Amino acid sequence: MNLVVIGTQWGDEGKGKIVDYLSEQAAGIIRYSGGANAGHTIVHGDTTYKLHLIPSGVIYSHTQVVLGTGMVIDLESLKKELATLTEQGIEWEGRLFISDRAHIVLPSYKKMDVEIDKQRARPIGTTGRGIGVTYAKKASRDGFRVADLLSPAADSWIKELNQEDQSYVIAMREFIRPMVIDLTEFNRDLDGKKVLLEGAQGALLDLDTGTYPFVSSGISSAAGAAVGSGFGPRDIHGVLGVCKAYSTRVGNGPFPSQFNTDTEGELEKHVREVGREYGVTTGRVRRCGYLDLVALRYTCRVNSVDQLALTHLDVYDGIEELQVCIGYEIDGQRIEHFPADVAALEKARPINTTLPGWKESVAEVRDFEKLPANAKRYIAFIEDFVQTPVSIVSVGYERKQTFVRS
Ligand code: 2SA
Ligand code: GDP
Ligand code: MG
Repeated sequence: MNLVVIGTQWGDEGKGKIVDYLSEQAAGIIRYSGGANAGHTIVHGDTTYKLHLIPSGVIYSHTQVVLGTGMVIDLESLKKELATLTEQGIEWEGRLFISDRAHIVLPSYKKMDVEIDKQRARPIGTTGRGIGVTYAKKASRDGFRVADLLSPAADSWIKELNQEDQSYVIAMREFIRPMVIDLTEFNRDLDGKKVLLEGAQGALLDLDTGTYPFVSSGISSAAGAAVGSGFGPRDIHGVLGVCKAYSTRVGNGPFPSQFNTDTEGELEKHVREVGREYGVTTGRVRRCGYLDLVALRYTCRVNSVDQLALTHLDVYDGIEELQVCIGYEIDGQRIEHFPADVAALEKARPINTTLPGWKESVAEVRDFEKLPANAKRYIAFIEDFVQTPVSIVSVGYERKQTFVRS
C-alpha cells in the first residue's frame, strides 16, 4: 500500500508532522520532490526536529527512508542534517538511502539562484537553496546526478567544474557512497508493505499546476510521486492531502484570501504567533489568511486527493467568527474556479462566508465526536465544498495531538 502525502496549499501545512504520525505503521518513507528548500517540523516531547532533505519518517527507528529520484540534493546540507540527527539521538546509519538518479545541487547553483531572483523584475522570493537552477540544469540535460558522481567516469565532468564545485563534489563522494541505491530495485523489497511517498512544498507551488511563475521547480503535486519515488502510477494507492485550517504563503505571488493587515491585523498576529508561522529554512515571516476553499477544491481535484488531514485546528480556538473563501470577484465577475492567470488571481477579491467559531480549546481532543459542535461544522463545510472527507485531524504541533476519525 503506497500512500502519497502532499501539501494542498502553499506548503507548511504540517506534512512533516503527519508523515511522522503515519510512519508508526509504515515500513518505508520516500521523499519524492524538492530539496533543502523544504522545512518539515516534527515535535516529539521536548525535542523539535527540523528536516529539510531527510524524509519525516526517520524519527521512528523501524523505518527505511529514501531521498528519492525527484529530489535535488545539496550534499553539504545533507551532511549537516545527518549530524544534527545524530546529536538528537536518531540512528540513521543503515536505514537511510539516496536514489542514484537524484540530482545534485552544486555550490555555484545556490549563488546563481540568489542572483537570478534578485535580477527578476518581480522576484519569486526563492529560498536561495539552488532549487530552480538545479531543476533547470536537469531539464536542459546539463545536470549531475548522484550516479554520475559515483561513476568511474566522473572525473571527466568534475574537471570541467569551477574549483569550489570540484572540491565540493570530491569531498562528498565517499560520504554518500554507502547510502546510494537503485530505487527501483529497492522498492521491490517494499512490495506489499506500507510505504509513504512524502511530497515537499505544496500543490500550489507545483511547477505545472501551481501559481506559475510564483512556484518552486519540483513536482510537488501527487503525480510527482509516480516519477520521483521510483514507483509507477499504478503503484500509487491513495493520496492524502494535508491542509491547514487557514492559509499561509511564504515568498511572493498571489494569495487572494490573505488577511488585510489594516482590518484583520489582530487575527493575523494571532494566527502567526499561535501557528508559529515563520519559515523553517529561512526564518521568513509567513503571510497568513483565511482558508481558501476555491483553491483547495482545485488542488483536491488535480491531485486526486481522496482524504484530507486537517491541521492547525487549535489555532482557531477562541475566535468568534471564522471566514472561508468560497469564490473570487475578478473585474466585477464572480468566479468559482481557480484561474491560471496570475494577474487575475492578484486582482481577485475574496468572496467569503462566515461560520461560527468555537470557544473551547481543542488541544486535548482525540475523538472526532468530542470536537466542539462548531469545529465539526467548520470541518463539514470544508468537506462539502471540496467533496473530500477529512479523515485525520491535528490539534497541536505535538505528535500525540493527532487523531484519525473513526
Ligand atoms: P525555491 O527556493 O525556488 O523553491 O522557492 C520558490 C518558491 O517556493 C517557496 N517555497 C516554500 N514555501 C513554503 N515552505 C517552504 N519551505 C520552508 C519552510 C520555507 C522557508 O518550511 O518554512 O523557510 O522560507 C518553501 N520552500 C520553497 C518559496 O518561498 C518561493 O515562493
Ligand atoms: P511542513 O513543511 O508542511 O512539514 O510544515 P512546517 O513544519 O514547515 O510548518 C508547520 C508548523 O506548524 C510547524 O511549526 C509544526 O510544528 C506546526 N504544526 C503542525 N501541525 C500543527 C497543528 O495541528 N497545530 C499547531 N498549532 N501547529 C502545528
Ligand atoms: Mg515547511
